Amino acid sequence: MIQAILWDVDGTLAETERDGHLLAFNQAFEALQVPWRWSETHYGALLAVAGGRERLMHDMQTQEHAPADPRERRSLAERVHRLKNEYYARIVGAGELPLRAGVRELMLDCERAGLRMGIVTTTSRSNVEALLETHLGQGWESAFAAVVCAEQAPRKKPDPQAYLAALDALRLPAQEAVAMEDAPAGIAAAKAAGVPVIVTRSYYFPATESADALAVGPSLGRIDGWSPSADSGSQRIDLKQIRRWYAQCER
Ligand code: XBP
Repeated sequence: MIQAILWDVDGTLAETERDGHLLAFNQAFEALQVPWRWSETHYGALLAVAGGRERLMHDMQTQEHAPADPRERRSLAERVHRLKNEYYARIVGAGELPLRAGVRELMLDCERAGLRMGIVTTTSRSNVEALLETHLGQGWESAFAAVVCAEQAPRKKPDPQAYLAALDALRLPAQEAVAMEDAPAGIAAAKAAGVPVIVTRSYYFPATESADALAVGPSLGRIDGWSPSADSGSQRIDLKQIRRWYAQCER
């Protein structure tokens, strides 16, 4: 039996990377007079590095105008990252980053069914707060039985630390949870923790495959394009469908 749904944040709940973090990074570069900007394509390549600060440090290895001194680089990365998160919160707070189709509806299914939910992300807590407060209101945290962010899981995905921390908080065997993920690193993290995964492909990860996922598809908001296919009785991926896929895998 499924006892909990564990939600990844970036790319899964919303297109936060393209429509949030990338814009906010470029705004922070501009405000701090950093002499480079990231394109949508370049940012896509940088997503191979988990963590905003880590991503920035990685990029500086090949940015010709980056400071040569490693301490200066680290301090610049910290300043940009802090400001990026402030800009990100502004973008989200202005209502410019909607939840992906079907996400809110599936959350409501869980609430109605009394199924626990968790947030499992290695993004900063402030980013999660900004996004969920905007969409679920001030009491957003009460909707989740566990909230694990980068501060509790410094070893970023694909390390399973965040998933293991969530399972521990929920006192749940891995097999009784289902992870909702979009990116290879997140899928790998869930699998390494033993948690079955449902993959909703996102803008930056449009072709994610996962042989042993419960299901892989384009969006929770539609029933076409899923493998295994979704039951046509609903307009979206609902909790019944998640339970169906889970039961198919148990057999
Ligand atoms: C997503 C990330 C994060 C965000 C930026 O992790 O890799 O780094 O891109 O957030 P997850 P920060 O898939 O675990 O949600 O700048 O706060 O790192």
